[in-house]
Order: sequence, then C-alpha cells, then structure tokens
Amino acid sequence: MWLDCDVGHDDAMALILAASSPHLKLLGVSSVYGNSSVENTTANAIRVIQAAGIKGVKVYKGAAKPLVKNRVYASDIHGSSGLDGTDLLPDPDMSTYLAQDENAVNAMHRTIMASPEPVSLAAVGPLTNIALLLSIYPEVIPRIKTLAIMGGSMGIGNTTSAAEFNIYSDPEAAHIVLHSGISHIALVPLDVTHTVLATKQIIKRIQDEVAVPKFARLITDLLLYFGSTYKDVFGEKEGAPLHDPVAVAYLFMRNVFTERHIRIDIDCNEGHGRGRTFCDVYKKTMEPANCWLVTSVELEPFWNQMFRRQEIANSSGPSVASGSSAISNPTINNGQQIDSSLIIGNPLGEDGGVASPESQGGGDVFANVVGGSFTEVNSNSANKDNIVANSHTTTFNGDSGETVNGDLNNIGDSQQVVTFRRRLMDRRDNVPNSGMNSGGAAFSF
Ligand SMILES: [Ca+2]
Repeated sequence: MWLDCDVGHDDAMALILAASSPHLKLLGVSSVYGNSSVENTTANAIRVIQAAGIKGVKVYKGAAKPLVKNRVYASDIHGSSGLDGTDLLPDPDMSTYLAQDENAVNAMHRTIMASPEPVSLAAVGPLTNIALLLSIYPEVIPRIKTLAIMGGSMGIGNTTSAAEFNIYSDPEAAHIVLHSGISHIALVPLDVTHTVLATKQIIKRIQDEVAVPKFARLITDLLLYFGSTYKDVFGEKEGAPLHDPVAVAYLFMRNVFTERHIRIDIDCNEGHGRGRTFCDVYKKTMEPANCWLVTSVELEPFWNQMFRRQEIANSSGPSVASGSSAISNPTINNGQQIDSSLIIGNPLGEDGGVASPESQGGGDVFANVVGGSFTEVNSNSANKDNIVANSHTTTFNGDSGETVNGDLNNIGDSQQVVTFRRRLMDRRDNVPNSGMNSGGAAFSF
C-alpha cells in the first residue's frame, strides 16, 4: 500500500499502523500540505518514521497548495508545526528519508506501475496529490486495488458547518478522485472517526501496554495534545478522534466496518456548502454508485490492532542506535547473539519474518534479542526450548492458523514474559475454535 498524508497527530498513528501491520506492505509515503505546510508535513512524516523505527520507507514531497483555491491549515488543532505537543520527536533526517529527486505524484505512478499486483492507497489529507496522479497518469486507475479516504461527513463539518477539513481543503481534487473510475473507493467520514476517541482509558492502556516507556510517552504526548486542542476548539471532552488510522485499518480489516455502496458528490461551489460531501444514501439522484461510504467501525478490534502495532513500532524507538554500527533487520541464527542495542527494525525481515528453528538448528533462536517483531514463529521440530530465551521488548504476532510453541522457562525478562503471554493469550481468545489440537491457532507453553 501507499500512504498519502499531511502529518498531523492522527496521521502519525496512521503511519505507524501502515508501517507495522503484517497485513500491509508500505511501499512509500507521500506528503501534502494540509494540517500544516508541506514542508512541515514532510518533516513530520520523517520524524515519525525515525521515532517508530520504520525502515526502508521513503517520503516523497507532494503538493504545496490546492488545485484551485487558497489553502487552509489546521494549526488550531495540530499546532504551528503540525505535530506539536512532545519533545521526544527527533530532528528530521532529510538526507536519509526524503526522496531528493522524485516528487509524490511521479513516485506513486512509478510504484503502482511497477507493482506486480494492484496497489491500495490510503489518502488521509487533502486529495490534491491523488487528483494530480489520476489526471496526469490515468493508466494507474485500473491498477489501484482500493483507495481508502479519510474525509467528508454525512452530517456536520469540522471546518465549516458543512465541510470536513480534508475535503474542504481541495474540493475540486476530491471531485476528480471520486469520479475517476477507481473501482473501489471507500470514504471514512467524520461521523465514523468521531466514534474512535482516544479516551483516558485508551491512553492508560497505551501507558500500560507499550513496553518502551519513551515511545509510550511520545504516543500519549501526541494524543493528549490532540485531545486538548479538540477540547478547546470543539468542546470534545472525552478525547480526540483518531481519524486517519481508521482509513488505513479499512484496507486490511474491512470485516469490522459497515458500509454502503452509494453515490457521493462534492460541493465545489462557493458559499456555505463548499466542500460538503453529498452522500446519496437513499439513491435520490439515480446516479450510479461511485463510493463505499463507511458508516461504522467496531472499536475493540480496531484498538487492538492499534495497540499491537504500537508495541511493534516501539521496538526500535527513539533511543535506538543508528549509524554504521547499527544492524538492520538481521536474521538471527541458532545460538547467535547480537548486541541488542544495535538492532534496528525487525530482526527477521521487515515483511512477515519467519523463524524456522528446525531449519536453523532449533533452540535459542531468539537469544538475547531486544526489539523487533516476529509475525510468524515456526517451531515444529523436536527442540522447542529456549525460543525466546533472554529476549525482551520483542513482540510476537502470530496470524491465525499458526502454531506457536515455546518453552518460556528461560525468558530472562519478566516484562517480556507478560507481553509474550498476553499477546498470545489475547490472540488465542480472538481466534474461533482455537487451542491445542482444535483447529485455528494453537498455542502451547
Ligand atoms: Ca490527515
């Protein structure tokens, strides 16, 4: 997938979710003006990538202004930088993470056309980059699998009484996108994202469950700042709505969303209605449907995904070493020990790393690892001992149908015991017919 964003507090969470989900492969990130200037949103995307330890992803700078009208920023919500509220974000390393000689539109075109499979996009800022992409390179349209947009509203707006911020920022771009002929466009409107609130209970859960305190503080700093401005501007007391990750989640857990395939048009006129999304739920226009309008999301599965991704993302968080001594995404062989402070990224590969102890000799596969995520653990050999010996702040995320066997007796870090057990137990509890020898996922300790 590709993420087009105007980072942004909620964009930051969307970026972490997109980069960390084992169900998605993040091919690239493009920036667009919106919550702040494109210079700021570009730098913010890079700062989040660094803080979350995301590797192998470049940021491509996109549009600085809308197609037709003047731009608006959301500094009342996101602060003057677009990502105010914490002192834990690193300075942006532009030379490493910013694509120097390719802009957002060209990069999206190149990536989509080069992909052997159709590519999904999540657009969580003004739609200017996407409209330009579809206008300049219409050949990408049949190669886009799903475009999930955070934007619009069935009811009230948050920028004018009628319009939501992303659509209001560039209604003409939104019009181009919605009428482009992409076979699957989904719109996640305010009405839905306003149900996804970062409440005190959610923030407490992050503080309790995210193992690296510094990363937990970074996340909660951002959410608390976002919540305080929402309270000031909108009187929302329960917490800030986490708009953007909901659109990313749609791409890999559509089963927890309800939606309707309907006609949606954009008000591009001057006046009070500019930027409004006309959602023709009752088919009054008789025009063909062009969009899946999301009408609700199940909160518990969504938050569980967010927590898991934050746990994984934190694994090589802000304090991890970088530079020539860092070891990116190593494969750790039997008995091998790597200085944990040097590991960056997923020690078993970025995209669904697989550890097969039987093929590597069995036992002690994860000895002394700190950080990283394992999306699959195969240990079906006779030697199932010591799989996670002395590993800590390492997360194990098994998909359903997988067998995870391990002797936890040799784990040296009590915190990791809790994390490892909880994650597997949680996973087991969420898989129908799970348990040893009963189909689905089987876990043994
Ligand atoms: Ca955004």
